[in-house]
Amino acid sequence: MSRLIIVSNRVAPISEGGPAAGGLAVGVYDALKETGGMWFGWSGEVLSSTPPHIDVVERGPVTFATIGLVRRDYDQYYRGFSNATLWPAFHYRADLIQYDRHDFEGYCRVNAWLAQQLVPLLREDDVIWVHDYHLIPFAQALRAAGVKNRLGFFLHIPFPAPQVLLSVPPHRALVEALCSFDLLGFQTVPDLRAFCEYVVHEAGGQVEAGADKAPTLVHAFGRTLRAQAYPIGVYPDEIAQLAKAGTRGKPARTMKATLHERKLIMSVDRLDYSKGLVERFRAFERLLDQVPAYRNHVSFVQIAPPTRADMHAYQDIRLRLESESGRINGRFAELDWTPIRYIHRQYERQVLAALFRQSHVGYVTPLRDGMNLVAKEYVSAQDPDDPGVLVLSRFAGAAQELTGALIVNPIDIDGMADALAQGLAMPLAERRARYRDMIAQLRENNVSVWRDNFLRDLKDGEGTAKRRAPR
Ligand code: ADQ
Repeated sequence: MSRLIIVSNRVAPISEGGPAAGGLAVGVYDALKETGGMWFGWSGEVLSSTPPHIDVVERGPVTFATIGLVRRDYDQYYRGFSNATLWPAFHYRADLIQYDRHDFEGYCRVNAWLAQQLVPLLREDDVIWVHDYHLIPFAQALRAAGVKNRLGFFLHIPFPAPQVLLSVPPHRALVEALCSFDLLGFQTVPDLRAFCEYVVHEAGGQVEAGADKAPTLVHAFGRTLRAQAYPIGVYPDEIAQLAKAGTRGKPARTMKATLHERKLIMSVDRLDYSKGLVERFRAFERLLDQVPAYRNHVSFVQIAPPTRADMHAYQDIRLRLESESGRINGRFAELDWTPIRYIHRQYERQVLAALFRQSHVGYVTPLRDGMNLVAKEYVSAQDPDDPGVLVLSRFAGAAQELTGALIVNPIDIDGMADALAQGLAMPLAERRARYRDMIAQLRENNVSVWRDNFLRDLKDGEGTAKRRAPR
């Protein structure tokens, strides 16, 4: 069996028992344990001057190889092109895109440098799986260094419609770089379709739909590669176990005691402008406006730990949310009731799962999201006998699969308030039917299925990515 090499911007922190975080980290770590292999990426450290060196840690069959970044590289590759250009563009926020040619050069330079660090650690038959928007040029850099291994790429965030991608000045270079991989994975069919549209209409390439769920063949920039949608999943049964156990823990008991029989609406996100938090707060306010009976009878808990706090756009959204939650609470709060509990903390997975299980509505309304694992975790954590209702944005990748949710448009504040009211009042039989539909989907397409399908197609494609004569 060939070794698996995972390359991602950040390597999940690993404790003795495996990764601390959920979803991707757990799914990928399991695969690494099975085949043996390596996880390579940035350590998260920003160094002032000394040239970084690779830190290699062995844990049984899995090697973790991490490396720091010097300040300039961090600024250009991570804060700059990845998070000030690609992140807003790929989340359809053309208004927030910042572009600096030097940052793009830094982005390419860091990709090339990381690739050079990896090359000496590679073996001939390793299969290499690269993750996410920070590393789009990685295959091109490895190819330039003579690497012939199978190379796959999975994009965790949306792939934007061509008209939006065109706002990123080096859009063509990016898509050409993507075409150096052998297999491209997207979260959803609309993302795959957007990529194919770019290839055909902007790059003069061709696409051939694969027969019977096989990946699409893409001919572009003198190469043939394959592309497919692989929606990432969770382990629903494990989350259900965690949730059940967690309800006996102190945080869940405290929450229950402080609710005093009120209904609970729960949201958990990284604090990011793509997550639609301002619209979400306003829709909750609209609910309290329109249905006075809910005042003092429902609490909304928003957990949102800040991320990328050294970037303006993130400082901005944080200020707006503080102001909105303060305004709404000031307007409706009573001596014994705070309508919105807005919390900036990380919680253990078990605590989150238990809070999901205790809540009546899971309120997941991003403006754009590649998938959104919180939506899947929310459904997984429910009590099958008395499940809560998921209110889900149509712009989360998860909405393609979780059709048992109340699907909303996060721009439509009235529509979201209506969905909250519908969710809070939904009869048990309907809640159970919707839950059964969604949990079956989550079991069928769990995170192992996601990973195995991707790796099967990456390995199966041996030979498809032969070089074609340049156009
Ligand atoms: P994210 O944008 O980070 O991921 P999401 O898919 O929701 O979004 O994953 C967040 C994860 O962090 C979830 O597992 C969640 O439970 C956890 N988390 C969030 N807040 C937390 C808190 N306060 N404490 C502890 N844990 C917390 C990117 C893409 C998504 C895509 C994923 C995976 O933006 O669209 O679904 O990758 O591909």
